[in-house]
Amino acid sequence: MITVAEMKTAAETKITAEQFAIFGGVPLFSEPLHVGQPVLSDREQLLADFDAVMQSGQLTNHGPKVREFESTVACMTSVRHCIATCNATIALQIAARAMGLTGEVIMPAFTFIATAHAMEWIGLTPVFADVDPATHTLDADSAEACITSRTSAILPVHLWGHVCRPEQFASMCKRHGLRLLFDSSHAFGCQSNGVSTGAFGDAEVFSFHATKFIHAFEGGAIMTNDDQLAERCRRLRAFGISGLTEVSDVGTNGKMHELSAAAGLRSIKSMPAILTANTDNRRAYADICDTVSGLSLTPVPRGNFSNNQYLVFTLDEHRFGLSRDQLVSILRAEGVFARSYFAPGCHRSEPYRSDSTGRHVPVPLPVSEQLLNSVLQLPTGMAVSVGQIRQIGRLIASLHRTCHQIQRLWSLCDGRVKYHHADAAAPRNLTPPVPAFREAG
Ligand code: T4K
Repeated sequence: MITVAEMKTAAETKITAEQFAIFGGVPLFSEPLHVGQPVLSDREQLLADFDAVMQSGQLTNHGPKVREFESTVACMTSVRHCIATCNATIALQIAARAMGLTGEVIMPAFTFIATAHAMEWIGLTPVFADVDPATHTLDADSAEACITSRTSAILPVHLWGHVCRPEQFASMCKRHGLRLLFDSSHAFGCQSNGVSTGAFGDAEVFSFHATKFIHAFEGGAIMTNDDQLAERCRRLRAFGISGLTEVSDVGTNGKMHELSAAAGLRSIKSMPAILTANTDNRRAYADICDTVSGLSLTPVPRGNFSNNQYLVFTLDEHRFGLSRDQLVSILRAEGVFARSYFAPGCHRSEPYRSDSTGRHVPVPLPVSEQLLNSVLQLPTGMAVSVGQIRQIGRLIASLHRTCHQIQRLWSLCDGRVKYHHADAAAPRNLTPPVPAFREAG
């Protein structure tokens, strides 16, 4: 009978293709490692905070915890107004409505689907422009080429916490008489040339979802220095009610509740520790990329300070020897739950894909297409240790070394491994996706 120690050694040292879990070998990790595992440090204190909220009897409707959360975030970012919401998707909609947007809104094709759907849901038309190959954020020339008489705003995304060039978009919007709203879902705690995110454009929107740098389980916030816009956002967040009995707008219910705010405040207290872990992880992955041909870690843009919450890699299939989707599938079988955000891209998702008018995709998107096929994210956060990252590095190096054998086995598997799609649900039990496979003869 094989011992636990022997199994561990077999999992650690993979020399031949058959030893990889996707072909029936022992997975490297028995518990999957994730990209966005939420940090819940100081659990005792968090439970005490929850208890205090419940004791107070004020569970929602702009209670003291939400007010404290808003003033803390406003103070940290040096922005006049923080309007806390139940999530970033609703925050984007409230901000767009409060700005009076109409017609078309220009945004990158390479973003999470929420950026586009948030606008479509309120009757606006998302128009997809291309991104910059170095920063993965909205390309200003491509965005400008999309402007028509129907455009009312530009919605750049600080993807991966990479801050878009705010001055460039501000001057473009001024020239064309457009509003500027940033989707800063990934960028809480980031800076561009010493200025914190939250302060750019007419408004910015943060996400405090469980997978984000700072989280409130679910949550979001609209940030603005515009007093009137802030007032309108506050009203729209709470049904459009402007007094005890007065209703002055069609509003929604976008409020953050007290338990979320309490979790958000606790998460903010852990920020230095999370940042240190994220930065250490970046360094450990950078060392791996130095030694593995074809795998590169996307750098933080010049002048940016990053929360390093997303560690984003590009894979050169020809130099590495395996495609991005093959690598993601193989890693997942090993318990390394890599992601291929944001394939297939907004423009290739419904309803935009099936729209025959061409209004969603007026310009070519060569950089987005290329990134959508080559980008992957590897596990990080406080739940992943530098030691585990080094193990992942050794695994990736072995995959590169044995890529020819892997390709041969892969083709003999006749597509059976391919069902294990790059972004299928997390395999909690790590049964290999194909039965142990041996080359015939
Ligand atoms: N704009 C942009 C650019 C965004 O990226 C997002 C959201 C938004 C707008 C909208 O923000 P919100 O309305 O959500 O505030 C996740 C998140 O659900 C989503 O918030 C986020 N972006 C997006 C990038 O990622 P999934 O479908 O990838 O989540 P999921 O459940 O697969 O989780 C990712 C990994 O984290 C998994 O490998 C498992 C792990 N995980 C996740 C959760 C939720 C945990 O370990 N524990 C957990 O509780 O969308």
